[in-house]
Amino acid sequence: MIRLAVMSDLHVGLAARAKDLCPEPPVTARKHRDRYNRKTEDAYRRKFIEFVLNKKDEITADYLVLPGDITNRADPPEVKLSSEFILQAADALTVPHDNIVFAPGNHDVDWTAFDPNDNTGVRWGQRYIPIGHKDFHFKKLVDKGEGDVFAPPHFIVWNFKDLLVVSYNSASHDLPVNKEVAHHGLADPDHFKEMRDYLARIGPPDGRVRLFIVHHHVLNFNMPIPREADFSLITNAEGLLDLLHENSFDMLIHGHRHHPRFDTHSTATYSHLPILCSGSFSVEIDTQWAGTVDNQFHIVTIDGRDGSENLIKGKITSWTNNHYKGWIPSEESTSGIHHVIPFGSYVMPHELDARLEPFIRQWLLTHDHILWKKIIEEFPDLKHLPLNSALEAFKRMAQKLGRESMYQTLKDLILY
Ligand SMILES: [Mn+2]
Repeated sequence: MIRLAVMSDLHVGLAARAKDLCPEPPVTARKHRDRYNRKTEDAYRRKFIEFVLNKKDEITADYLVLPGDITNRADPPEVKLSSEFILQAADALTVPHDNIVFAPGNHDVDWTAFDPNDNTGVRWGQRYIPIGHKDFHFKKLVDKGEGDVFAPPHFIVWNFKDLLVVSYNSASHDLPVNKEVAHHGLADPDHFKEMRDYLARIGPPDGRVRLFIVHHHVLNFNMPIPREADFSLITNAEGLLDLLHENSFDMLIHGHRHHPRFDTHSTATYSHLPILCSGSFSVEIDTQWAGTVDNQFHIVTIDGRDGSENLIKGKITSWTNNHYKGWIPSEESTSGIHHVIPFGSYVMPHELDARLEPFIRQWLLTHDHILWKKIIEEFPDLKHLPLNSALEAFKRMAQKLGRESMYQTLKDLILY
């Protein structure tokens, strides 16, 4: 079993929701100070650590995954604060400090040294000085891997006994933080040629789980407000997905947009690749999204492999931070993702209905309702069916049988 704790888009700095995730700006930085002083929330870090320690039977991990935008502007005090906090979080989660993996995001870049008129490459090369500084943990992690996310070809490989992690910097081409520019990602074909050569050299999978982490998106998800266009997609995302399928990667974890999602990617040629879009751990969520999306913390539990495709199976458990209630189980309707999403068993709707219908019809002759856990008892492989597949199956069955179906977080899915 492997457990991955996921904390994405912390935005340590002025974009974080709480004072203790933002270094206090100098008195001379008036505009920043005003914004800092307006923050009403504090002790976000302490409350998270307490939440983890209070639930230490349930919330513990082997690895900590940080898919980018760890800082807001890569100011040295932001890098220092985030480096300290992730080590504190790792300790609470019982993750060894060497088992932290990350991908830089478009915000982990220091643009203060940037000069568009300098065509020597010197200023451009300086943009990763703060996050890559030897005093902070990120540089120590880079030194433990093979490759470098901060320099071409911008990928790194971490080898652990049960896990192979490849991390790619999809923001290596990005330009200064500016609201007018869409900070989409890029899977640079030149970098990917080198990555393909590397993966060819290490050969076929050796039984370890293969995890890929990147900051930007590979699937074009709708924004929470569906009329709003989304520019989070990685240019050449198809090239990235092909590489993952061809090299038998088991999972992709990314960040960037602060809206959590889980889905899989498959094609006519390739089987399901689970993809977790992590949402944000601590950014101040856009007020337009209030009530539909909130901050997230996830534990991905990988139980093993199964089925003829030898896919990984397990579950993603997510918690959300409510200003008043603290860390509570996530709910799709109010915070953007279900509390528990199984993965690893993928059955298409017609096949699923054909399996379930005779059993459900028979069961309802002598009972007034059926719970999903009863279905799993009867069809054990459906334990790893993603929750939305189960929800839709019960909805279709309810319609067919003139019944109702209902799902509540922390309760079971029911057809009655
Ligand atoms: Mn981002």
